[in-house]
Amino acid sequence: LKRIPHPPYRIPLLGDLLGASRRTPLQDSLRYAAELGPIFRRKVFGREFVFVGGAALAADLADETRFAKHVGLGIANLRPVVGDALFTAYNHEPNWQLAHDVLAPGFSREAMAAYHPMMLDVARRLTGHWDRELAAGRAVDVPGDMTKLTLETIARTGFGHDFGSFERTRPHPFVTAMVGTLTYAQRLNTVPSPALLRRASRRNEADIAHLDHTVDELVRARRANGGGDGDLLDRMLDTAHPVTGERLSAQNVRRQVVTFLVAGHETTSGALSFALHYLARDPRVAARARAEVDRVWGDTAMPGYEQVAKLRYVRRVLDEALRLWPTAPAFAREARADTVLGGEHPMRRGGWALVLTAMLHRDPGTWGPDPERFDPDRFDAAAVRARAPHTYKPFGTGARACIGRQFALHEATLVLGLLLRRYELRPDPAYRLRVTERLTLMPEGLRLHLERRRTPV
Ligand code: MNH
Repeated sequence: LKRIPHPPYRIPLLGDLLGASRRTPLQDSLRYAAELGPIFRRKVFGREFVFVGGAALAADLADETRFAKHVGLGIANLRPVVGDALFTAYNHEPNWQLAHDVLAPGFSREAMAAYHPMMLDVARRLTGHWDRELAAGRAVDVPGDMTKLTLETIARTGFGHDFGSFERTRPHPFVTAMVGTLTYAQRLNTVPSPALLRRASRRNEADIAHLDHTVDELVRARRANGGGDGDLLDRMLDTAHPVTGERLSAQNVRRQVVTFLVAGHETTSGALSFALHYLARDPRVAARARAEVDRVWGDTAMPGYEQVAKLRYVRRVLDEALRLWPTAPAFAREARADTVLGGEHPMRRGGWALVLTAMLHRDPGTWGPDPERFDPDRFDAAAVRARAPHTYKPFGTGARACIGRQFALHEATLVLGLLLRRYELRPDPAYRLRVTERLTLMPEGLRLHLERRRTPV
C-alpha cells in the first residue's frame, strides 16, 4: 500500500475529505487522478479506498480468474432496499445465479424485438410532449424528460405498467422515493456514523416502504389479470430455473422488480441526456447523425427493430457520450485469492479497488492526447479493433456486467434517432456542462430549445 500515492492529509482524522465537496466525489477523484496517476488512495473518514483509472491496471482487474465483483460501499448500502437481487447480491449468494439464469432470456434478441414496439410507443409520448413544449415556446427539460421516458420504457416492457409520467407536472412518487434512497445511500458514505442521519434514515424507511408497496400492487394486478405477454415480471413469477427447477421467492421478486425499475432507467436517462448535450453543442456531429437517420429510416412512421441497429453513427454518439460520462461511474473489484495487481501492488484475498470508469475512459495511452474532446469517430469499426481489450467499460466487466446493456443501447439509439429526425436542437449559449452525482451522473439543468424540421415525420 505504501507505494500507492495519496493526496496530502491536511487533517489526519477527517482525511482529505474536508478539501473535497461531498456532492461530487467522482469529479473530485478525477482531479486527484490527474495529479496522482493511474492508481491512488483516498482516505474518507478513516476508511481508505484504492482507486484505479489506468488502462493497464483496469485490464488486470478485469481478469475474472483472479478478480470478481466487490459488493461494498454504495452498493452494500442499497441492500436494505434490494437485498440479494441481481445488482446487489454477493457473488456467493445462490439467488444471483438463479435470477441471472431465469432473467437472461428476457434480454435475448427475440425478447428485445418484442419490446421494440413498446419502446417506440413510449418514445412517441415523449415527442408528443416535446411538440407541445415547442408549440408553447418553452425549452425542454432534458434530464427530467429522459427520466420520464426511460422509467416508462422499463415499466412498460418489463412489467406492463404505466406510471403516467408524461401526464404529470411533478415526478411520480416512485421516482421521488427512488431518488431518495439513492441519495441516502450516497450520504451514508460521507458520514462517520449512520446515527448522524436519524431524520434522513426515517425518511429512507418511508421511501423503501413506498417502493415495496408500488411493486406489490404491480404483482397483485398481474396475478388478477392471469399473466402478461411473457415480460420480465412473467418470468419472475412463473419461470423455473432450467436446470434446478427452482423459482424466485415472493420477497426476491419484490427486490428484483425494484432493482430493474431503478437500474433500468437512471443510467439510460443520463446517457441520453449527455448525448443530447453533445449533439446540441456540435452541429456537425448532429448533421451527420441526422443524415444517417434520414438515409436509413426514410420517413417511415414505424422504424423496425432491425433499423435501429443500422444507425451506426448515432450509436457511436452514444458510445462516446458514455465514454466521457459513464453514467454508472465506478465499479469495484476484489481479489479472489492473494495476488499482485499489475505485477506491483500486493493484494490480499478479499482486498478490493474501485475502477473509476470516467478516468479509465480518459487514459491518454488509450484515447490520445486530447481525451476530453467529444469525437464519435473514436468508435468507428477500425478504431475499436485497434484498441486494447478492457479499455472501455461503461457496463462493467465479467459475469456481473450489466444484463441490460443491449436493452439500454437499443432504447437510447431508437430515441436519439426519433429526436434527430424530428427536431433541430438549439443549446442555451450560456449553458456550461455541470455534472451532478447521485449514484449515477446527470447533466445538471440541461435545457434545449427545439425547432421542428421541415420534413414530414
Ligand atoms: Mn446496468 C449492472 C451500467 C442500463 C440492469 N449496469 C451494471 C453494471 C454497470 C451498469 C457498470 C455493473 C455494476 C458493478 O459491477 O457493480 N446499466 C449501466 C449503464 C446503463 C445500464 C451505463 C445504461 C446506459 N442496466 C441497464 C438497464 C438495465 C440494467 C436498462 C435493466 C433493464 N445493470 C442491470 C442489472 C445489473 C447491472 C440487473 C446487475 C447485473 C448482475 O450483477 O448480475
